[in-house]
Amino acid sequence: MATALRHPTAVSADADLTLRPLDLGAARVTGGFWRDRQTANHDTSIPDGLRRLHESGALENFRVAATGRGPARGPIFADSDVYKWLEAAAWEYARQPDERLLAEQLEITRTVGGAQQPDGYLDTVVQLRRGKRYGDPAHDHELYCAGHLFQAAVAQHRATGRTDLLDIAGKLADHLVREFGPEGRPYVEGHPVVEMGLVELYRETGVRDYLDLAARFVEERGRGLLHEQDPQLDLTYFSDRVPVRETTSPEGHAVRAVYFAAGAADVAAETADRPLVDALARQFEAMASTKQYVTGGLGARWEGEAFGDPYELPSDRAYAETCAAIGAAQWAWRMLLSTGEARYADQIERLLLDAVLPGVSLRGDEFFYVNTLHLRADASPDTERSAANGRRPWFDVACCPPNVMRTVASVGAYAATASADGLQLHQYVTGDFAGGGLSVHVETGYPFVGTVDIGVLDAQDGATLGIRIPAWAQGATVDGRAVGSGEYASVDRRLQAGDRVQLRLPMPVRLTTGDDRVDAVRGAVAMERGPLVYALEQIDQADDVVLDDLRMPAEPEFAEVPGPGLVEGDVGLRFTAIQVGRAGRPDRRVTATAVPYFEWANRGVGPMRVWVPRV
Ligand code: FUB
Ligand code: ZN
Repeated sequence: MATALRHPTAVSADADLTLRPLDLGAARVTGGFWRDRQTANHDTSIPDGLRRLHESGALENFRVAATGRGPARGPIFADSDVYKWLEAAAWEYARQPDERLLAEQLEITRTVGGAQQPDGYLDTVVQLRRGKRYGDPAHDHELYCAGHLFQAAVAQHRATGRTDLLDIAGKLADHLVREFGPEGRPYVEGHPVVEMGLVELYRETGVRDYLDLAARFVEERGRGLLHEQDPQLDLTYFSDRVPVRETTSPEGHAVRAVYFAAGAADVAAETADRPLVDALARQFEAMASTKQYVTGGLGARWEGEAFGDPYELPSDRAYAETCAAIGAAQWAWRMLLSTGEARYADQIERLLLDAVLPGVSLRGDEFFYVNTLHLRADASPDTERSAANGRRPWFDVACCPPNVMRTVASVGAYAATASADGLQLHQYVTGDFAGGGLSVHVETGYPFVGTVDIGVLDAQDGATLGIRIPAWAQGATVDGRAVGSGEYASVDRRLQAGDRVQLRLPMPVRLTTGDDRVDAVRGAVAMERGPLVYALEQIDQADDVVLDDLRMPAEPEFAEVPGPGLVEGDVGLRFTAIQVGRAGRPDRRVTATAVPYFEWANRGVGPMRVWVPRV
């Protein structure tokens, strides 16, 4: 059995990777912006989440299933909420050991174990509600729940050294190998994630069968197997239309598609399958260039929670599910490890700050499932998920909240990697990072301030420091030396303990022009500063300013002003806009103030827009 304290996505010793994750204790957020988010996660989101697991019946389902009789509550995949919470609690425990949180995890783990059947099968809702196992592969989510269980079990083992949940996971994984491995039958489930879970379980236990099963699931998908169950099923929705190596662009249900791609990237790394990495790189590029919102959000359609066609990116009806952004960050991370290309770290930055973070209130108590880019005055709160309702404490389908919790708790893991050459910094986070023969402390006011101070704590001879220079960062310098953007700047002087390196990223306001193939934003611009996308919120404007009547002048002048103060050091943007006259009134100049998009809807919910039409 592998030792504890490995990274949220560890890799096996012979994985084919350019970069390697740091150990769990070797990437620590110690202050600044993300530390505050983690504090809210610890103090509010995670304890609230536990209460919701009780209230929603998700935990009770395990107790009822242990008796074998009784009703199940919640959606078919209710177990996954428990597993995601357990994963969040484990990463949180690793970050900041807390005996109460450990006791809660272990108690829930016992409850989970009580429902497991003697042959390892475990899915409480199917056990209680369905007459048959694996009877409806498209919809029953048994492997989806299993995948989240595996991720939680690995997290618990890495974070606490305990094998309680890992033993349960191993029994279920062995059962899956018997059912669907070489001696079993081909199987495609409607909702991927088991692929990532199985690979991580392989990394933790060394059991090769788990990796082989993940590889089977990756290859079996896209061959229309689900049509054997029901010829009417829409294979696109399930990412089952085209085999992974032939897919040109992710399609269908966005969360399913990106989870699947992330799992395929794991398999590719562990089996040294470079053609598969290349296929996934092409798919990622197609997604990023034609199906991704400026915020990083993914999934344009409410119908089927799905990717739209290329350039189908409505702002007002954007779905952009929080889980899809989380899954895309997981995929980007795996592509970064495989390729070492800075564009994947750029993606992680945008996804985390502009697509995942808006999914949770700054207090940590409410969540957006759907992340719109435009809310009109008098918008109808037509469904629970509509932005017009503001963030909600929980949802009937509660996939996003615990997904945010596990991501925030483990966010430091995305910040740095190691290689034979040294240490690479990908995300600017105040904290301590060690690997590749270097140990550094990073201090920064990022994402509002573009100065990043790096102090070398320890250095082995010849170890180099690689620093990502985001593609947006024109004019960046490292120790006063100009460096190119969209790549890694290498500090190759002989580093020693006590050395200091300073990165400066200029952060002027950038106006991003809407792609003219996207009808919804043709002729409009989005404001960006550093890594942050900005939005206009009604609450920051004078009463007579109408957001939907604002136009961006040809040459706006932006002043940086204090932000709403919801986050320490936040920066707002003030400029003179043109308000279009209506009903015979003339156009006029008005003062407009924009705030970071992730801060929106934290002071009540009202009209908001990211894209502003040009005059
Ligand atoms: O199907 C499980 C989860 O529920 C999906 O990932 C979300 O999109 C929501 O549909
Ligand atoms: Zn979700």
